[in-house]
Amino acid sequence: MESVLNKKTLDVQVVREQFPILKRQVKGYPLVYLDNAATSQKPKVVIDALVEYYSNYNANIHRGIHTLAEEATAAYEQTRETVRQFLGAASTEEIIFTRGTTEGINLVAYSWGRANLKAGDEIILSSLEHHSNMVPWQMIAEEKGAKVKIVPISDEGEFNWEAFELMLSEKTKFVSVVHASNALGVINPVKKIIEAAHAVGALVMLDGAQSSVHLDIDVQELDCDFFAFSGHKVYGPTGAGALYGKRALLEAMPPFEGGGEMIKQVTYEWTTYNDLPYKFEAGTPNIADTIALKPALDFVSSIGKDVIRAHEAQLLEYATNELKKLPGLKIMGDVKDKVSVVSFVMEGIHPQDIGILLDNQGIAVRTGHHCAEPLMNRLCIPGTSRASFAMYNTLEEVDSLIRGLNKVIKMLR
Ligand code: C6P
Repeated sequence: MESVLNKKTLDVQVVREQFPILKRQVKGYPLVYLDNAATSQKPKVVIDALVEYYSNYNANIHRGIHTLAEEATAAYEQTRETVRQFLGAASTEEIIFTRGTTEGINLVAYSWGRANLKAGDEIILSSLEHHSNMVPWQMIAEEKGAKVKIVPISDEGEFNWEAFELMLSEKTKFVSVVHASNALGVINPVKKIIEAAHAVGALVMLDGAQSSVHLDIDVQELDCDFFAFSGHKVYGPTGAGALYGKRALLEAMPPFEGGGEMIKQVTYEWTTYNDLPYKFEAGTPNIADTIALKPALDFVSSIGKDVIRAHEAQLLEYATNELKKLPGLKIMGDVKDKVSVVSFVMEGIHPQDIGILLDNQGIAVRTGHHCAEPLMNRLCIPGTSRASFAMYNTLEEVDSLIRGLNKVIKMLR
């Protein structure tokens, strides 16, 4: 691992050595894993951290005074500090552990929304949203009589700035947008969105599920009010993620769930709530996976997101150029400002057939609506095939994808 550190370019073979799963075969072929936007593979340091926790210091946290409990609590809280640094937050009190992006968004929609929304208020989302950043807002809007408005996009998935500006008014109470689209890879102009929303007094939440692994995140610089991400897309375990919220907002918000840990005092009649961040962490949390999120984030930071990004940009450019050479293939979201996701449709061939035939050659891509059904409807397509690249992917794997797709064309056209 040493040799990939402090370098301007990534030694991808050294990186690959860190991911045991990349050695496996699928249907007699070496695995070509291009479904990283769904979940990334895990390096040895993450797997080892899980085994170490369960082998040596498994205990509940924040409750016991015995050695194991103290060790587990310390490790859990170290992850909070690492997440704080990863997001550029001012304080660990602003970092709430969650199951992932979905739970982070639901927490804000319910806790903030129930306390602050009223009939006639407006919530603005973009057309690119994942269901996780759409359904919770629809649900809370219905409950409170508020209205959800959707910013249109161009046919390539670009945010329609003029339409957004026209939508903003004193009725706008909340804007929640995806930072980078999972379905197309397109990056939203979030800094400008935040400034414009704040100018009318609205709060802004960023869905960072796809951006957190590729882009440098500094929540203070962005000045977003909330930011949610999932650890499993940043080389960490499933079921462990975090929500950032500005302290004053979190302080004013009611708890999301009631139970152990989120209380200060409980009587038969009333309860007082714990301080941040514990007010939002009811019950025994996902201790092991949260502990193992730290080595994942350290792994990314030690290599450097800039170095990883440069490698992924090369893969994206190469894949985009090669895919465009295939007859009848159209890339959806073919814009300059993208994360390493390439989504495409092929004339006369259903995305699901592409997925199955690629899998028969050991190549994993995602096909379908990518939990962004309204976006697919807007683009007038049933779904796409999506290849998404991570730090361990290679140009040779892109060649395998192209070879695989040529076979698909031969078989189905
Ligand atoms: N997208 C994909 O294949 P969770 O499931 O909570 O970890 O993340 C939800 C989520 C929210 N927003 C965006 C932009 C996302 O990409 C995702 C997860 C995966 O694209 C699984 S559907």
